[in-house]
Amino acid sequence: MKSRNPRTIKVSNILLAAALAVGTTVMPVHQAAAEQAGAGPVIFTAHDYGFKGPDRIPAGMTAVRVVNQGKGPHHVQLVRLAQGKTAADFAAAMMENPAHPPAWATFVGGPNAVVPGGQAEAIMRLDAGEYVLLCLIPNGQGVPHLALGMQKPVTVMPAKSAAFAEPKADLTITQSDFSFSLSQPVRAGHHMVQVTNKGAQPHEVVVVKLAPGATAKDWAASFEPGASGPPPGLPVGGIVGIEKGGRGYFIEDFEAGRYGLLCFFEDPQTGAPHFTKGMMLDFSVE
Ligand SMILES: [Cu+2]
Repeated sequence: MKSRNPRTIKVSNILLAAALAVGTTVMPVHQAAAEQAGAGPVIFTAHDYGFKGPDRIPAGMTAVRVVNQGKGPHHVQLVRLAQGKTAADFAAAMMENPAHPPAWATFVGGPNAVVPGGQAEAIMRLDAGEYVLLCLIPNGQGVPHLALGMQKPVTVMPAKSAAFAEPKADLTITQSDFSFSLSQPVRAGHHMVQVTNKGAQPHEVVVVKLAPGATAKDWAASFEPGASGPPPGLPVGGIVGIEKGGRGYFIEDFEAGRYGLLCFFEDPQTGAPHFTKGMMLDFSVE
């Protein structure tokens, strides 16, 4: 269902290149998510190459934070496994066919990429069951971090008092095949952003803070073979893959300036990353 062919992997190297070329930035710690999502955020620390964090978390509307202590960009993709499937089954399936995650695995979001020293937070409904956390970002040789050890099994436990109230969003990003739309102009400041997938394919939101004068297209193009110079922007979170019909939330502190949204998931028919099919949006924050 969501293959990641070499082309996507190559294009996704932009994240790694961005981190190496531009250095580190530190995102502010978001406490507000904890208040809005019920319990405090569940924190997973990403390093080269693995995740540290709890093995069991309670069901409910859950804020998940990634703290990047690695040397390259990392994110946390949450994948829910169908009943009876284990993380070992998932690892075996990925080993057998690395380009095609099994059909019994469902992408349910997670905080998207940040550079070393950065943090990002996303909020999703997590029902009880077995999950795997993954980093899909490739290293400089095109090997996805999940194949280097960035796979962590997590059990979401049934919770008697599980709270499933949705956070109150002040901004909505609607995903379709293949575009993003924003519910309203974005003002600088702290936002709870709802992401709704109305497309037929899984989609993500990579948020990029663009350098002055740069576009999302410029940023993506800076990773093409033969391009020179640092990528004109930094990944600052968003939400990783959500299945069709799904939704999730992420927290972002927008600053005045230019931003881009991109989706690197690929069309299963053609293998083309969605951003090359129009899933790329530039906007200004006032
Ligand atoms: Cu997409």
